[in-house]
Amino acid sequence: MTLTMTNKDSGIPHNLAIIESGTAVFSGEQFAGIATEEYTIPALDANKTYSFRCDVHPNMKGTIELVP
Ligand SMILES: [Cu+2]
Repeated sequence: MTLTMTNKDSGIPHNLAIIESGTAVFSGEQFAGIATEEYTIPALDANKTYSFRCDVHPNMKGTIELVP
């Protein structure tokens, strides 16, 4: 599964980590903007809710709902 992430913050590193029950199931490489990277992420279970965050800025977070 591929996830395309665009970092629009010039010179600021960000990444994307996917969390399940407090444990990271994926942690993407940090990269500075302005840039776009393709992450290869593991298959995630449908009908499950994951959370995501930026490891550099943990206040940047949200929820992923997988709907089949
Ligand atoms: Cu960040």
